[in-house]
Amino acid sequence: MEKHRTEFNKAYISNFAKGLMKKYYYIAIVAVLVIAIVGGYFALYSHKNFNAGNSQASAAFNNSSGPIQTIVIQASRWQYTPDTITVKEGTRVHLIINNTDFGHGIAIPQLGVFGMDSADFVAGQPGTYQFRCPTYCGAGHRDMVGSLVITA
Ligand SMILES: [Cu+2]
Repeated sequence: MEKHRTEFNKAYISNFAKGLMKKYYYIAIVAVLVIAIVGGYFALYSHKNFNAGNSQASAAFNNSSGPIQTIVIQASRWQYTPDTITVKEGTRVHLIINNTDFGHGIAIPQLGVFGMDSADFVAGQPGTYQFRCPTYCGAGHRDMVGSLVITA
């Protein structure tokens, strides 16, 4: 009788554990899906925002009559070369982004500038602006930063 009960308990516990594992399995799948959907949404949303700001920046470029300066930046995992660019206030900046190993691109959020292969804008208020990689490109993505210096 005692033995029966033990066997029963064992079977009960093992079934319970299996049930629990199944439950966690589903929770894990749901969690992964939620993360993928939310992540995807934010990635698309931020690009959309960037594009909206960027059309203003390039319109300003097209409507301005300042001198045009073309600057080529090399973007690779995980750095920009050069990582500091200096332009004079009022210059029309035509940035060419040379993506050597991945579609990194460039984003200067404070100036509403965003581009994958190129970006046009007018250098406004003098100061130092940080630019970063707008596309997740792996472990060092967050280290892909540089500075745009606008001089008076
Ligand atoms: Cu990146």
